[in-house]
Amino acid sequence: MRIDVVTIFPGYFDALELSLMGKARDRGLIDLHVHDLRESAHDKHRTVDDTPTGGGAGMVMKPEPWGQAIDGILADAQSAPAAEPLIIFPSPAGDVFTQAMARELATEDHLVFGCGRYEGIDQRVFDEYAERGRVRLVSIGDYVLNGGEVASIAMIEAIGRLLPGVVGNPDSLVEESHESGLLEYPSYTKPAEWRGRRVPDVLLSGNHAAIDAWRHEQSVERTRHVRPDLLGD
Ligand code: JDK
Repeated sequence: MRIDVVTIFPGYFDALELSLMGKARDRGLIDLHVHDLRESAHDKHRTVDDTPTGGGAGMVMKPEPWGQAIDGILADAQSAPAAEPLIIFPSPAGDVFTQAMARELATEDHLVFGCGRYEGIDQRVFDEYAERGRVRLVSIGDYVLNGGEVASIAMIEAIGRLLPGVVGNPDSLVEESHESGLLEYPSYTKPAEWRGRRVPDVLLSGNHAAIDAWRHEQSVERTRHVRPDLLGD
């Protein structure tokens, strides 16, 4: 999968070089290209923002640098034999990102993440690329971040670990695919007793049917307590 990111803070994406994502990139599963939006701003101060038309607080990102940056990425993509890119703009006003959406997005050939800052991006940028191709506004949850970078990193990490061969132990993903919208059960490792706290006996029993039943019951119990909305009652 090719991923392009447009941002005024390319340094945020250094985090994706670490561990899991570093491995995905080394194996050629993710081809990540981070673009500094300011390189598409040509005045002396490389201005990317301006005052909101109609008035209001803060600043809005100007459309011209976005147009140049995204046109460049799309032109590059057209010279390669890949499917049409999907452009994702993180936004508090977007569809909520879920594991189901991560699975959908993991089937794409080419994702482009447009990371806004300030109070967001001039609406005409979304309208332009929605008319020319596929655009999604996506929220990672009901809270307001300072920009789209952290939201993009969360989405890229969630999508990246679903690409075949990214996770070290494929069993961990097989198990997730069986998981039926419940919260995960508690996990334990050695030693069997730590500071007087015992690992539940059933997990040491070697009885795998009993272990599966206990884990399922723990998942249901935990979901009922913390996220009853997931049980649909
Ligand atoms: C992208 C900028 C900051 C956005 C409110 C401003 C007039 C009110 C600040 N899930 C999630 N949370 N936050 C984001 C996200 C925030 C972003 C950007 C994503 C780009 N910001 C921001 C909106 C407001 N809004 C315009 C109405 C304030 C994604």
